Amino acid sequence: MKIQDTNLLPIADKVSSGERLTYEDGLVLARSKDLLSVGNLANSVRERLHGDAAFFNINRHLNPTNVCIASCKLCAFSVPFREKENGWTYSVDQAIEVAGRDVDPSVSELHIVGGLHPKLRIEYYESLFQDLKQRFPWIHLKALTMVELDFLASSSRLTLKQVLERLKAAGLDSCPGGGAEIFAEEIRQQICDHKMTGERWLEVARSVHDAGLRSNCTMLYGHVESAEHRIDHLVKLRQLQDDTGGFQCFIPLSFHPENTEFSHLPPTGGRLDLQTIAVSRLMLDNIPHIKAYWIMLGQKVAQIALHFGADDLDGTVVDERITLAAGGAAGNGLSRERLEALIVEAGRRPILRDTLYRPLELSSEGGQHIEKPWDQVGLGA
Ligand code: V47
Repeated sequence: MKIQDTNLLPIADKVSSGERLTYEDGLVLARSKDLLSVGNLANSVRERLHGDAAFFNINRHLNPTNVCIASCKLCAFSVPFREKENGWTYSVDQAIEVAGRDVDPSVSELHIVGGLHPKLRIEYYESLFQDLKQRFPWIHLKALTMVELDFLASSSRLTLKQVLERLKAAGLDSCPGGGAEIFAEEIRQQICDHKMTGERWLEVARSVHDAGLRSNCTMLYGHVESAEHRIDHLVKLRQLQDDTGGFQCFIPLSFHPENTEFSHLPPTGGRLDLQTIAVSRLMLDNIPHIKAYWIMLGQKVAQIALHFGADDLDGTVVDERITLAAGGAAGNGLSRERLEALIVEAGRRPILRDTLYRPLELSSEGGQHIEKPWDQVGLGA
């Protein structure tokens, strides 16, 4: 395919020789009007890493509370501590009951996040994880963002290291990538001024990796940020990954404005969505996976993103509430068959995975076992 935007030519040379792209290259890619060439470059990297494989898992979300002291302007999910209506905080038993509604042996992951509740201390999360593991011993617990971990350390008067050791002992297996938003302070001041700084988010992620846990990372785009802020964010994640190697997957999150203080903004367009996926794949040369999160992108854009750099669709995503609260209309929960059909229709090869990207096969009883080590399907560690 002929590259129309000649500014992309030196970048294309770097991509084909595997040379690292600079911040300036990132800006050229993000600003280019030649979407198809940017996408094609990202697709070449994606196919070099993963061939035609497209990953997905069978998972369920669990939000133990939506009560939050942070009141971020970007968020439609949280409810202030003192507000009497619309808030929920599950007891451990209630949380187990909610999780159990949709869990069967095919479900391999619980994605557990919630608000910053001033009264939920570490003991609550220890009991929750222990009880979940007792009830559903095969399930991977991907729980608590960097923001929640940092808050838990200060509200429980513990060091981050102590929090991580205790939660790991209770059953924490890895951490999701939320709460990163955009690292630039001038943007955080506008969208989430009560949240930890970007620098602190990165420090906590480093501690999580030092504690031997894998995590994911995200970027919230399509609000008041610019291309400069997005590329700066990606470069910072790449720097940390050079040091720790602990990120498994990057997820660009498209901003949903409904019911937030930015409800006057339009939702993101397909062009920004696809270009952001592609630029992320090209800039994050040391993060193995790029996720097209269908809940936020919509099923159709997520499918096409599998040709713009993404190699993963996330999962069946039962009971997702954060995007739904902000006007998400992609649906809540897809069957395994529907996800596979989306991938096949996109011309890719579906691979059911666990949270650590090891391929799974469902047994005749519906349970899962690891079919083969991931390096046999052409993936690096
Ligand atoms: O932390 C909040 C963002 C995140 C809005 O790690 C919003 O595998 C869009 O992090 N519009 C939660 N986004 C989602 C998330 C995630 C999802 C799927 C997989 C993984 C993973 C992580 O969503 C929040 C925040 O950054 N968010 N409000 C909104 N109005």
